[in-house]
Amino acid sequence: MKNKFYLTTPIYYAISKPHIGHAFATLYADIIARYQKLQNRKVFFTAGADEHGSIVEKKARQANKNPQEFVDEIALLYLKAWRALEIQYDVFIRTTSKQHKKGVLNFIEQLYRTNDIYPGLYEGLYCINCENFLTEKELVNGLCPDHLKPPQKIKEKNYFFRLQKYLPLIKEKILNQELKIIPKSRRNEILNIIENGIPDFSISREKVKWGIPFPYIDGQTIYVWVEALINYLTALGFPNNKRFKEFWPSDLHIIGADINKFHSIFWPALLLSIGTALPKTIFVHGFFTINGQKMSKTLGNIIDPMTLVSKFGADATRYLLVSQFPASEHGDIKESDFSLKYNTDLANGIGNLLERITTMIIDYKNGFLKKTNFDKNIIDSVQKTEKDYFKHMENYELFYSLQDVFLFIKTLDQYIELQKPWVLNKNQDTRIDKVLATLLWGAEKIISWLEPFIPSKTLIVKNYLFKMKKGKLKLSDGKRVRLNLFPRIKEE
Ligand code: ME8
Repeated sequence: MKNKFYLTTPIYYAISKPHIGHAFATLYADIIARYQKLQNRKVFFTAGADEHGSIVEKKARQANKNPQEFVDEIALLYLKAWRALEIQYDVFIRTTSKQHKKGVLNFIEQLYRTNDIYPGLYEGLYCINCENFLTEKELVNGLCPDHLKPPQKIKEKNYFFRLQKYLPLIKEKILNQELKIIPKSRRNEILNIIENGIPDFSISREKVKWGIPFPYIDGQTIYVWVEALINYLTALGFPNNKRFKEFWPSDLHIIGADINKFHSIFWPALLLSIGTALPKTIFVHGFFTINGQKMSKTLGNIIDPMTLVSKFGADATRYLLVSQFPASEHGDIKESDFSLKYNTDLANGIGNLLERITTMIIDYKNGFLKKTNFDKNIIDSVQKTEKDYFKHMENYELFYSLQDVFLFIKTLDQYIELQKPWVLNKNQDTRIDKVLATLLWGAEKIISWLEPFIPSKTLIVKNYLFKMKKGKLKLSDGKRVRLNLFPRIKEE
């Protein structure tokens, strides 16, 4: 039987079209999902939209739309962007859907019966942009540290969840790796929060109307973060669908650093309370700035992934976004570097190498290669690359996997320079068979490693190689069908 692999992305607030921050996390998950499928695992991969709560309510009002109409439009923009980036999710879960509401109500009813919730008065600070209750301590110069906006003062009756009761158990599970938080720095951040103590948290709101009404308690709406987290269950048809039984617990939640506390503390506590298994791994990616600045509407530096796709194509955009810096760190994106990186890595790197190899095989051998063994040096190099590549992929270190592949691309480039197949051909040296076969084998390895990253381009290469091996790429006029995978573009 195949091993299952359930992975999720954050569900983004349906308040504006996606930017490259959202695209990054979802793309990251897509690459992992495709990789896992290639490892013959049974994968379920979810994306979605967070459509309730005060920020959505506010944005809809500003747009002069009723909230449902508003989120319907935004959700479409997400679907469009994910299609353009060739994201192959299995379910796009919307929190205004019937399926979600039904599962959430079931969850909250179970929670209600646990004695883990109690009424209280919430008096304090709230950042509407992250839908988060803040303490004075968390503010930076009086502002929410993530949004750099002043929080609201609120005072309302809420229902609280006995979070504190579960902190020792969560800590234990993090320490014994039952609940893995990657990278270490993010795990330590959570352990510190637990160490310093954290108050019980509100799971209902009194003054927010756009949401799911709290069962059994009049005048309360389920706190948007609580129902948003439950999407990871409702996407599988929680509680009764057989898909839920098959795929839960999640193997991997991919999230950004801003929402670590919700996923690594609140979410496990809620699950423990109703006696449901915890996620196995939470991968926390860093945030990027644009040319050193926070991405924001006010600064006008938001990058739309659709713009990148129309300029570079889907595959190159996928590559450019994940090859900037290791996901576990914060990084800076320089949009003007994209063209240079495109030309260096894709046009001159992989594209050029594959064209060189196939050109020689077609021109010298019409596409037909003799069966021979491969060059020992390249065999060694493939084995080393494979070892590193798989280790990095299994640890979700996509940046480093790409580095492994590009190191091997360099090795093959050098091998060509050293062996000079054009000289072997001129001299009718029989060593050419082994050299070309080795190169083709290396090229096929590269394609297999890059498939999760640039799936359409690797498919084009596979088809090209298939035809090449049948001798179908030399035209009757002696010309060759070109493999121009990543045409060079003008640099800015
Ligand atoms: O927090 N760099 O939604 P959200 C990298 N609805 N990633 C970025 C980024 C940046 N500059 N900006 C955003 C929410 N992201 C909740 C989630 S999940 C149950 C509910 C990415 O629309 C990053 O993955 O604010 C971050 O965690 C997510 O967008 C936040 O999206």
